[in-house]
Amino acid sequence: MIQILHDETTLLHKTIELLGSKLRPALESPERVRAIVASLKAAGREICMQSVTDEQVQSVMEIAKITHGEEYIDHLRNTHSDWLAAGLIEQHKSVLPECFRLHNQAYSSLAPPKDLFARAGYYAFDMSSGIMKDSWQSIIASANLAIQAASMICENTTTSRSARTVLALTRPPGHHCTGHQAGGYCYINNIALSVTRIRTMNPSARFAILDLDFHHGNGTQEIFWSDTSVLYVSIHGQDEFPYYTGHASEVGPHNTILNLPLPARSTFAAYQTHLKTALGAIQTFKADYLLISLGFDTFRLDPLGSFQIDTGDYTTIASTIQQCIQGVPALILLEGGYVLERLGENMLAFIKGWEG
Ligand code: Q9C
Ligand code: ZN
Repeated sequence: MIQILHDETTLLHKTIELLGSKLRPALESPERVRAIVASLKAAGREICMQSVTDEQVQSVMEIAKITHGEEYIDHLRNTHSDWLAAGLIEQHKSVLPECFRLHNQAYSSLAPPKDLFARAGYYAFDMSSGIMKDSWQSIIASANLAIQAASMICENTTTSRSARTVLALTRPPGHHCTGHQAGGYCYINNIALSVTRIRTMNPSARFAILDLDFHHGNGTQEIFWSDTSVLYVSIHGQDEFPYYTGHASEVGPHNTILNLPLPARSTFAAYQTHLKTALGAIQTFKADYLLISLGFDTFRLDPLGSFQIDTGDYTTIASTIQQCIQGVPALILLEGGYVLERLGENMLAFIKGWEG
């Protein structure tokens, strides 16, 4: 049985994005997780509710500091109130960058700028990661779910021989966030925090990360780029957002990165071929833990995706993974997926395939 974690504080974050040259409410909305939770409940699933204590906030920040810059984390926490205090924004509005940092590192000072507009663009790489008054609370709640899920799969392995799976309804998602920049609706790389948490209990553990979101997980790839105990494998839309990463030639210095891009409009048959390649690499790596970045923006109707994957295919995907990794403890974190009406049934289809 999959154990499912949710925290209602993740629903507070609600912002805007620049999409198709229009500023609009972000597609990454609280309604996404509300829809998944409603379907899970209707299907009679138990959901393990979490809420972050003051001590946990400190512990999330300590864990986040291993893979994220301390000043970047401070920026996430303070930027909305700093803008408010400076009279640059109204209470209910979102901070969005207007100018991004250049990559002229040979001659630029790398110190974070003081100017509030400059800082917004220093710590972000796109305009889909606005920061509103409650964003910090949701970011911490989401990161905490990733950490709690990690603690649970470790406990499960020490207390029972049959490995279990924990699914965390993380929101905001994490896989685009690097150690120093938000982007693609992501502010903290949740899966990186899961890895750090497991390592505190099992320092020599080996990890396989399977990224099934439609978009390449540039942040996760960057964080684990030269880490020999983490294999990062991603199946994603070719030449799609975040555009400048995810090419098959990006393998990392130790061959622990495997990018499997698929052209727009690819069918499920083509997807399955890549999935088998991905799972073959994961088997060879002999990981102690499997971590999945699960995005339902691979669904055929997704506004940000272009694959021809249907609801029933998620059952096949999950059972294919399950057959290959049997026995390895697994942690599943939610990333993208934007068809509100179909998210719940897609998640249920995945769970059905996983549980067999
Ligand atoms: N023209 C996740 O699925 N905007 N992030 C794309 C395309 C941002 C996706 C614009 C998409 C972010 C977690
Ligand atoms: Zn995505």
